[in-house]
Amino acid sequence: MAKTALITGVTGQDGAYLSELLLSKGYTVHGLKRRSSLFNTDRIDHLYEDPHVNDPKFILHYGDLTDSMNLTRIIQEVQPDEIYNLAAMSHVQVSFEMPEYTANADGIGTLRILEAVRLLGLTKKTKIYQASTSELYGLVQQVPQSEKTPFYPRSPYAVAKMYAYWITVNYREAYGMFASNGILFNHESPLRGETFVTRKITRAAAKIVLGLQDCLYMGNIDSQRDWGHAKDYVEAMYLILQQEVSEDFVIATGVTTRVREFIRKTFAFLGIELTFTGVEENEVGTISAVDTARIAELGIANGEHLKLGTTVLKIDPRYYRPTEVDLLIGNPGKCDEKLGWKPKHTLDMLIEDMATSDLRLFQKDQLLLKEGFGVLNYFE
Ligand code: NAP
Ligand code: G4F
Repeated sequence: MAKTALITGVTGQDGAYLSELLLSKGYTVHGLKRRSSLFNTDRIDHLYEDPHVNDPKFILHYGDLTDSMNLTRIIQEVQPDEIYNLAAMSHVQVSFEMPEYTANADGIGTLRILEAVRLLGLTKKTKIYQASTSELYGLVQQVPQSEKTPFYPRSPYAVAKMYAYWITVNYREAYGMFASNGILFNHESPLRGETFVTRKITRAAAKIVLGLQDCLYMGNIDSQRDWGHAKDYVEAMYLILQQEVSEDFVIATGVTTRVREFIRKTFAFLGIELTFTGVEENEVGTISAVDTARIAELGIANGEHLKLGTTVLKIDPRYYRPTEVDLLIGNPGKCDEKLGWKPKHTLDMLIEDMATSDLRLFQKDQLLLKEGFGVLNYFE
């Protein structure tokens, strides 16, 4: 029998890749999307099926994690075999500005799903995946971080996710539900939201080499993250729900890299060597070499603006966080041993995928600009 899955957060980065994966495995996929005044389905438009076709495999429902009745009705209608709860206000810095909403959506939202499954009598049928996060480790108590490392959350986002983590464990223990946490370390892709650090860097680097932007403004570039590719990570989510026993898993690469190094590698991929000088707010990144052959190979027609000594990176303290998570590095021992999961992408492959995608995106804009279609406006 083909399985039915419900994905909350289907319009997000992971929702899009997970939908693709489950559809390729023959699932019927139901997705929860928020109502918005503009279309918000860019990442999943290629999966769209006309609701008038017979037996559609990809079906969207309007919903919100802050609305219990809406969630309960959708779960009742869909009767899912698996729920992937990916919906969240997922930006750490924004959570300091919207702490109450973040607690409601990311914390209580998870309770609403668990309780709906319980009240609808689906505890034996429906398996639940909760999108937990390495942000739970915050001020890290152990290096690397494993399933046994104590949590020390450092943002309203992480505190809300901590509630979600423990309520998932509690429903599993109290009601015998299959409800598992995937404690995922940072994972990125060309579909990553534009204000997360990796995508902000790949977008800006692509625009700078094309002459569409002068400078990239960053916050704390000393922090370290364990970055993987979202395509690999959604496979781990799927595997977590295929286990006989419900339990929690760290999903990570086991390699950590400073933000500064991610910046350096991205520019290097695009043919620009950056040198960093100065400290803290006064640190800058300047062009110290230009690989003209590489620039030409990438199809960048006009690289004359890329002059040695030009400053293309500055620090803007407005991007500093009230409390920072300095070092994340996961221990992937359990996911390797029990799920047989290993990342297929290295960091260099991830950067290549993201930087190439953004370069192609902005090359199209450059073409439009040349043809006199005016400046396209991008909000950073
Ligand atoms: P994302 O791109 O920001 O997507 C978040 C999704 O949640 C979007 O579809 C968003 O809808 C939806 N959403 C937000 N608030 C909602 C609400 N109140 N009700 C219903 N839907 C809502 O995040 P992601 O990177 O795919 O991450 C997926 C999940 O994994 C999140 O829970 C995140 O916290 C967690 N996580 C992510 C990472 C990572 O590195 N990516 C690591 C660990 C855990 P709109 O499109 O309408 O905004
Ligand atoms: O890309 P980030 O915003 O990701 P962060 O805070 O690690 O959170 C992401 O990963 C979590 C998993 O660990 C998820 F749970 C969460 O939903 C989200 O997907 O920032 C990464 C680092 C931080 O240390 C930040 O201070 O980059 C630093 N940074 C430096 N300058 C910046 C910037 N981050 C952003 N977003 N923008 C900057 O200009």
